[in-house]
Amino acid sequence: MRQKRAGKVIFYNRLSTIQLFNISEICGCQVMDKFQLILEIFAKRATTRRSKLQVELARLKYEIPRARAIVSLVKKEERAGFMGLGDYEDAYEQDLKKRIARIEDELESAGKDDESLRAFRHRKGFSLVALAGYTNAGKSTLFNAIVNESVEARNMLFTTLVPTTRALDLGGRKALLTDTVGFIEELPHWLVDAFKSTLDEIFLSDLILLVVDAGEKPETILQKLSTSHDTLWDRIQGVPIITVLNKIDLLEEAQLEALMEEIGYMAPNPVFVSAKKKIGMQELKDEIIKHLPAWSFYSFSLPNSEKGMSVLSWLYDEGIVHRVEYGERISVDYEAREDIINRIKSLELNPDEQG
Ligand SMILES: Nc1nc2c(ncn2[C@@H]2O[C@H](COP(=O)(O)OP(=O)(O)OP(=O)(O)O)[C@@H](O)[C@H]2O)c(=O)[nH]1
Ligand SMILES: [Mg+2]
Repeated sequence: MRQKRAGKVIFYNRLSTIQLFNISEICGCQVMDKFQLILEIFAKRATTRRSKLQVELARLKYEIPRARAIVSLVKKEERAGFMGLGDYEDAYEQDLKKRIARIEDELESAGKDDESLRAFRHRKGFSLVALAGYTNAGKSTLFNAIVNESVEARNMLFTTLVPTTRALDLGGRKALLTDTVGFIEELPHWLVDAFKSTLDEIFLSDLILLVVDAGEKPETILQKLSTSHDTLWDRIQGVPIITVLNKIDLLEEAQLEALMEEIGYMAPNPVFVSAKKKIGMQELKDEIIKHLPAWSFYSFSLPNSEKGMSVLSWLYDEGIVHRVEYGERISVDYEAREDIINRIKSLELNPDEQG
């Protein structure tokens, strides 16, 4: 390792604290196991406040036994008698525990922020599309192949807010596409909450693109589809899923047909693409447009009262207010998803004036 001047060594298998310590002594560089690497990736990809907190929580909990072991290793090396180390040990562990308690408190209020992020984007007229799927399926490659780079610069706000979200040009319809962390086999239980929180973007979305590596064995694909559906269906309600069969450049036409016979029943709204070769990009965009919740215009008025004002503030959250005029009544030109328009109509604010 020293000869290769490695800056970091990553082990596939789990390492005990003592192993980590000893190996890093030998290598003279940072050593981590697969799970610490996963945590590092989650930390980079956490976008909502809640997911950031969940990842930090997992990290701190992982740190406690390690901190204890490392301190006692150092203690052994330096021999007892080193003043204050016992105190340091306690203080560090106490500090970790305090931070854990604080994060657990914060998590209780974090849900609301996610909701406001969703509202913020809808208000700008964007529909939200999320990429989901197992690791290595090709989500990031697809993301880069279909997002509109020139739009990115104009949407700096989103770029800085969420680095993995970009505007998607759908010929008139405004959408934001979000790349997410890949599903991983056999995730240890202490990482599950952190992992699920990185999927928050998926659960805030209007449409899910479930990316599948079509080059894998049909049994593997079926098993991954089934796990993905289990993970997603827990928390999505009525959000459509498009199954994107990626890497079709690896298959002959006949192979693809045979594959679909085996997995078709598990693959809703299938689209065949090669993200790498940019095959099927337009077909995918067409399918996305087809499944996006429709937006429409509606002009109406609200009573100029406390109730009317609270409806108005809800309207701002859910869509675009093109014009608002305050008179005896509040008159509004509005654009939003059809389900929102239907809810306004069902409010029966003053049926005579609506049109
Ligand atoms: N042959 C072929 N390879 C592809 C295609 N799309 C992606 N790949 C390759 O598949 C590998 C994984 O691609 P990524 O885009 O990083 O996959 P991912 O789903 O984002 O993976 P995670 O971020 O780990 O969840 C890379 O080596 C890509 O070059 C494709 O259409 N055809
Ligand atoms: Mg990726």
